[in-house]
Amino acid sequence: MKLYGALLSPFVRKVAVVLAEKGLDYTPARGGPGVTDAEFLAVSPFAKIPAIDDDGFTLADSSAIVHYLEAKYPSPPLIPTDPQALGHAVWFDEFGDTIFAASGLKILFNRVVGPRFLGLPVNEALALEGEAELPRIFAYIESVVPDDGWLVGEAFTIADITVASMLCTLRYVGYGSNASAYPKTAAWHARALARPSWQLVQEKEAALMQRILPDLANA
Ligand SMILES: N[C@@H](CCC(=O)N[C@@H](CS)C(=O)NCC(=O)O)C(=O)O
Repeated sequence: MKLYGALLSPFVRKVAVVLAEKGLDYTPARGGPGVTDAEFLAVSPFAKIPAIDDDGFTLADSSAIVHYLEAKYPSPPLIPTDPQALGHAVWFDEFGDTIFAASGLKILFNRVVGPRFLGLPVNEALALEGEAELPRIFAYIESVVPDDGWLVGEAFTIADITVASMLCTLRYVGYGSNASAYPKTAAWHARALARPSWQLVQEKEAALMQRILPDLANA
């Protein structure tokens, strides 16, 4: 399977962790903001990452891909089937991909991705707007993470993966885990990152970051 996009993206990392949880490997493929390769545009019609090519079956959007992978490779389950747990898991996935990412990516895009990769000027006003939105989001996460275990039910699910992945991306712009302000979030995030799946992805991500953004790699 080809996975288009870089692990700096919370959405790409989310799919990479899901693949690793399910014991599946992938070949990284070129895609992302500014990439206009015909191959990439064929799999991702709006040029967004991630996208996959699984033996000729192509799909874009991290949540669409995760649902596809869950149906094709159901073990271990990462999307609950109990109605309330399913509702909560979809909520956290949606919250991570929209509310949290909308604020966090204002910072990443306007201070890092735009200026470093797309020749755009730093847009400090938008980055500051994102920063101003984060405390409410961090307070919400701190209020819902459990003292032990995972966001929804007993098992590690897509809810944990999506929200934790956004936090991983934010550490490159100075907003990683903050144990003194958000101790429950920091402990839950550390639990997620300690999983063998996440460690595997983390190794690939560290190598990539050394190559593309060495000054941020050890953030
Ligand atoms: N809802 C989509 C969001 C994908 C997305 O916006 N990815 C960003 C990178 S983090 C992107 O490709 N941006 C390029 C663009 O919007 O042109 C998903 O979950 O995959």
